Amino acid sequence: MWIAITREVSPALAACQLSFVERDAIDVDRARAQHAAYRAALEGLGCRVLELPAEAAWPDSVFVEDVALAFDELAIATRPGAESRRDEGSAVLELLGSVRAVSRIEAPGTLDGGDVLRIGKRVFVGISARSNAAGHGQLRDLLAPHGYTVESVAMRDCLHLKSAVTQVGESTVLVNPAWVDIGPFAGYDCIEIDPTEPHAANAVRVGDALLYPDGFPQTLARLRSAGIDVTTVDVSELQKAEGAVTCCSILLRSGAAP
Ligand code: CIR
Repeated sequence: MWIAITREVSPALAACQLSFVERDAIDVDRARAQHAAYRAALEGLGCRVLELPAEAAWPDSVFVEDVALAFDELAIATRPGAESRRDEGSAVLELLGSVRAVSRIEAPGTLDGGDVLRIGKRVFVGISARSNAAGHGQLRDLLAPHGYTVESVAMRDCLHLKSAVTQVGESTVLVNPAWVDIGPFAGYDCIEIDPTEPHAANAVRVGDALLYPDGFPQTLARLRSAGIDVTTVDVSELQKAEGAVTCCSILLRSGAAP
């Protein structure tokens, strides 16, 4: 059984951070409706969805993935790279702290959860504007005792590692090779996004199923023809805030050892 921690869309979403996309008017009510459909889709895939209340003070707080990491053995408070996002984590960590021991990335380390891709016991971390070398090193030290290896991955032209690569099957990744060095993923089957759909590499894997954004029909066809069970959701308003589907939840296995 999977638990998904989510947080309602902030009424201030339009004041979000943006790095690689142009600012466009965001319809917050529509974003809220899309987020509700996203939560329902996670429930449809068997998740127990927990929903924290919206935070008016933090425009980007719907993107809970960035503030904390959940492993079977521990949770980690991340210290996000954008200063405006540093204080978003407390309610998320309070929830996580009830089921996992919590460790912390400390200054001068920075780390965004969107840069952290776990595949089994391998953890890939993007070298991004949000996640610095100290953050990578601290993550490595926190995870090593639990048998995880942490590999730093070069990337470019996008916000987070998981904008460029996500896991879509037991040993399959979905990748935009224009945005990430695929060398570290040589041991996996790679499905490349359609080059006309650069934002198409972000997917959430729940068990063997995939939650995937609307709007990338060519890449969707590639996923389906690989035999992957895909459910789609419309997250267009959240995409205007440079979010996608991984960023709106923290998935953790219930019953895993704290
Ligand atoms: C930010 O720039 O931090 C937000 N506007 C978007 C964060 C999206 N997070 C993610 O994909 N993990």
